Amino acid sequence: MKQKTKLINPLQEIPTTSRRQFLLCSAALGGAALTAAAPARAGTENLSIPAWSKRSGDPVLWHPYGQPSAQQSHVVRRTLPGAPVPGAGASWTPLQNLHGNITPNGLVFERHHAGIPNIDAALHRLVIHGLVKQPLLLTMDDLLRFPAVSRIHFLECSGNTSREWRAPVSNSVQFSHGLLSNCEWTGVRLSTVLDEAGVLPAAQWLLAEGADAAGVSRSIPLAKAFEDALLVYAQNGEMLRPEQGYPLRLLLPGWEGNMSIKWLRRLKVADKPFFARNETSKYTDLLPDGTSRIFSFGMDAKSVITYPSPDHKLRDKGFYEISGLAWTGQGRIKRVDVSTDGGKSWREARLDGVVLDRALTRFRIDWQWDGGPATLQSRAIDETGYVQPTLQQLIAKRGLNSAYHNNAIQSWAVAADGSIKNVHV
Ligand SMILES: Nc1nc2c(c(=O)[nH]1)N[C@H]1C(S)=C(S)[C@@H](COP(=O)(O)O)O[C@H]1N2
Ligand SMILES: [Mo]
Repeated sequence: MKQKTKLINPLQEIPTTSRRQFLLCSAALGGAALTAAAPARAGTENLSIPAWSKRSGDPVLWHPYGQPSAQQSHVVRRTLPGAPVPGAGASWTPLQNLHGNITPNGLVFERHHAGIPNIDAALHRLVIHGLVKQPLLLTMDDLLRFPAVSRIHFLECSGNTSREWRAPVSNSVQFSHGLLSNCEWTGVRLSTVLDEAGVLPAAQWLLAEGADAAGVSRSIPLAKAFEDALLVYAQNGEMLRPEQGYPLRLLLPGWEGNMSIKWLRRLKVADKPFFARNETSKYTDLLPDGTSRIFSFGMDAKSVITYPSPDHKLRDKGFYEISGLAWTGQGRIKRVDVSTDGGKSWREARLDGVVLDRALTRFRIDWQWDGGPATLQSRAIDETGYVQPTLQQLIAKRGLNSAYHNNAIQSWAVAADGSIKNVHV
């Protein structure tokens, strides 16, 4: 009995060192923090024995494929009404509910131009043709025999945050920034397969085409194909989800999501770009001088505070850890600054864990909320020295006719009642 009591007493489970660190950190914040933020001190006499502790629980294999707790049923992808064509649409990742860096497979945002094709992997083929010595017709079995690599990378739709240019319309980080995921992708280097086909000297570009009814296709510079492009068949350890391109997708690390062609069936090597629909009529950026920028491939540095954000409400003044995500298509994140006064002053956040190349990086910073209005912002700086712009700076450069590639600093206003909303400052 004595031992059981010890095991279930949460206070005794905190190792002395981390408890000391917490006290020290609170002291550094001004001491007063602890009273508001610390849980009430209690002893084992306060622990009752609930119903679920009195009988054996559900058996093993209750769910042969594991499911989240039923109490987490609010943590789901969500969509907005108004998709124009049947099957064309998007769903957003609930960033406000996620911890750490990896996006669980069931919560990875979706963007489909003609629905999710129901592909029989045994019948699926990848053709590589055009300016090659030896055209190839590959089955999935063939692809699985090549040497493989696993890489963690973010994928961001260039339409992410596109609704926020003129007004702060999304009152949730899910809808303002949720066309964003970060997975461990496994597959074959595209260069391995291109070497097998033998690319001819005149080759400069590649057309990648999907097997969905929209036949989404994009032109890709051959340099990128040889640098780090992957032919991916697995995602976070399991085979791709149908939504993410089962059985095969292209992954172009750090480049706009649209180019990572799902349900990949064809690669054509050529000496010039193809000017496909999704790089001419769509995914171009209309500039203030009336010209349209095409081939905006790499995503620029961006960050957003995911906690606290509009889906949360602060309970009481005192200690909070502000946390969020930063990423850049140009390499690694070097630094993230956080402001709690709408950009007047900045403090450097901690980057949690190993900072990976073109992957989401979790940042954290301690904050002492005084109970008054506050405006929270984060600003990412990447290893090239590029600094995430304010919305005004971005609009000064790009005008207001752009939809894609909005990487502006996001502001969340905290009101005295602890509620939080999306604002432009
Ligand atoms: N074949 C095909 N590939 C596609 C798309 C598509 O509709 N069809 N959508 C693109 C877009 S716009 C994005 S942002 C990403 C989304 O990837 P995800 O649905 O796995 O998150 O896939 C890209 N690849
Ligand atoms: Mo996209």
